[in-house]
Amino acid sequence: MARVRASSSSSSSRWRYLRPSYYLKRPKRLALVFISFVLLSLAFWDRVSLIRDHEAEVAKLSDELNQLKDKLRNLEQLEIADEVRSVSVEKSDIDAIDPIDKERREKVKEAMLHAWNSYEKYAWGQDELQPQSKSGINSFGGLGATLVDSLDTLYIMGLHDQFQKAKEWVANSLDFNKDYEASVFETTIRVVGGLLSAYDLSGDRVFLEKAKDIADRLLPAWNTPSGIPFNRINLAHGNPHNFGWTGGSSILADSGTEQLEFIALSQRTGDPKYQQKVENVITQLQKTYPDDGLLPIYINPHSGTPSHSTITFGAMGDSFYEYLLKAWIQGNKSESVKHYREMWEKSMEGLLSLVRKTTPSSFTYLCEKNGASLAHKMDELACFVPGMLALGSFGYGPEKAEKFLELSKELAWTCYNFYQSTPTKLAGENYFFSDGQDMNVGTSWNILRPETVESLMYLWRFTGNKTYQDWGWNIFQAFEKNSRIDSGYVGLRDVNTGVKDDMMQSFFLAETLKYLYLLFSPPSYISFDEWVFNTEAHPLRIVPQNNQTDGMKGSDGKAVPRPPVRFSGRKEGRWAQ
Ligand code: DMJ
Repeated sequence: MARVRASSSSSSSRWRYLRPSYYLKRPKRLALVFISFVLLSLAFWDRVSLIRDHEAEVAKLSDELNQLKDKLRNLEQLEIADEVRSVSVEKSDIDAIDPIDKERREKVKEAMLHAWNSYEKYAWGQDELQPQSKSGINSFGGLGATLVDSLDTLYIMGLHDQFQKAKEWVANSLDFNKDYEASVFETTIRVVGGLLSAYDLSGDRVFLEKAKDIADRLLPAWNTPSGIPFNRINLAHGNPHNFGWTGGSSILADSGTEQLEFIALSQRTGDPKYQQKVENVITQLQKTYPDDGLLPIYINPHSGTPSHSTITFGAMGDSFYEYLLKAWIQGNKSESVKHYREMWEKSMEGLLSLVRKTTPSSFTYLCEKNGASLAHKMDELACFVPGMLALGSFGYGPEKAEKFLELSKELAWTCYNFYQSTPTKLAGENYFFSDGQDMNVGTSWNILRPETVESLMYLWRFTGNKTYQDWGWNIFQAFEKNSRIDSGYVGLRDVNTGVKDDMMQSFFLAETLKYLYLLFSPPSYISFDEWVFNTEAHPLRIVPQNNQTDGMKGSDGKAVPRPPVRFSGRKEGRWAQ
C-alpha cells in the first residue's frame, strides 16, 4: 500500500512541471521557461524564413536562368540574322562584278514594292488583294495570308521598314481564333511556314509564338485512326474533317506536306508533339509504300491506305514528293531521316516511268497515270520537279546524279516553253501533248504561279549556267507586261488573249518574286547548305544535329561530291537563246 502511494506521489511530482501553480510559486523558473520559449520561437521562425528566402532565391535564379536561355536563343537567332545580313554585304561585292544581275534584281525588288504597296493600300491585314476591285478578300479565313507570306521576302530583299510594319501587325492584330474551316495544308505552308521563316531570319520570338498558336489549332487534324490527317479544321473549335468533294478521302499533297514546318517547330520550341504527328504520316505510308514509289492522290484516313485514283506530280500529289527529299535535307541527311531519302529515290524511279517526249520537237514531259493508263497531260504545278531533281541529284552516285540532272534540265526547257509558246509568253495552268503537235494549252489561265522560276533558280545555282537567269528574266518581263496594273499584279483568265483576272495570289509575293530575286543573286545568299525552302518558298534554317553528316552524303551514307557550281558566260549553254 505504502509502495503504491509512493509511486503515485513520484508520478504526480513528475507532472508538477506542467501545472501553472508550480511556476507561479517559482518566478525565476517561470522567467527561464519564458526566455527559452522566446528563444526557441525565434530560432524556429528564423529557420522558416530562411527556407522561404532560399526558395524565393531559387525561383528568382531559375527565372533568371530561363531569361538567359531565351536571350541566348535570341542571340543565336540574331547571329543567324547577322549572317544573312553579312551575306547581303558580300552580295553587293558580287553585284559590282555583274551589273546585269544587279539591275535585274533591283527590278524584281521594285516589283515586290509595287505588289506590297498595293496590298498595303487596299487590303492591309486581309488575306489577298483583288487589284481590279481595289479591295481585300479573306480567302484563308482572315489570317493576313499575303502579309504573313511576304514577311521573309521583305526581309530578304532588305525592305526593313515594310518588314517592321508587318511585324507590328503580326504582334498586335494577327488573331487565329476564327470560326473558319481552314485548309490544314494551305495554313501550314503559308502561315506556319511564313512565320517560322520570319523567325529564323529576324530572331524575333513573336513569330515563333504565333506559329505555335496556329499549329496548336491545326494539330487535332492528325487525330485519325491511321494518323493520316484530315485536311480541314475549324480554327476556333477544332472538329477536323475532309473536303466533301473528295468523298471522305484525305489528299496526298495536303496530308504529306507539313513535315518541314512541324519538324522545324518542334526543333525551335523543344516540344516534340508537332514532329511526332507529321513523322507518323510518313511511317504509315512507308508500311505499304509501292515499289515504284508512286501514290495515288486519295488516301483513306481511317485505314491509311491509298484509294484508286490519279498518280501525278501536279495538283494534289506534287509537294508530297518534294517534302520526302527536303525532310531528308532538313534532317542533315542523317541516319534517322534515311527513310525519307529512300522513299524519295523509289518515287524518282516511278517518275522515270512517266517520262515521255513530244514530236516533233522532242520536249520531255511527265505523264499522269490512272491504273494502267497514262494521260499525256502535265500541270504547270509539276514544273517544280526540275528544281527538285537538281536538288536531289547530288545525293546519288555520279552516274545517277548526271542522269537526273540531265532530266531536270530537259523538263525545265519544257516548262520554259509552256511560257514561250503562248502569245502572252505566260504559261497556262496545264498542257496536253499529242503526236506531231508538241504541246497545247489545256486550262488557259495563269495565276502568277512560281514553279518554273523556282526550278530555274535551282538550276542556276547548281549549274552556274546564266541561261537559266535569262529565261527567268523573260518570264518576269511577261508578268510585267501582262499582269502589272496600277493597283498590283493580276493573273490572266486566258494566256492566249491576255484577259486579266482580279486576284493577286499571296504566293506571287511569297514565291514568284522571291525566287526571281534569288535567281539574280549569288547562290551563297540564303544558301542551300544552310536553308531548306518549304513548298511556299519560305526558307527554314537547317538546324545542325550532333549526328550530322559532314557535307553531302548519299542515302548509302557514302560521301558524294558537292554540287559543281560553275559560273559560266551569259550565252553559254545548250539552250542559249
Ligand atoms: C503554292 O501554294 C505552293 O507552291 C504549293 O505547293 C503549290 N501551289 C502554290 C503555287 O502555285
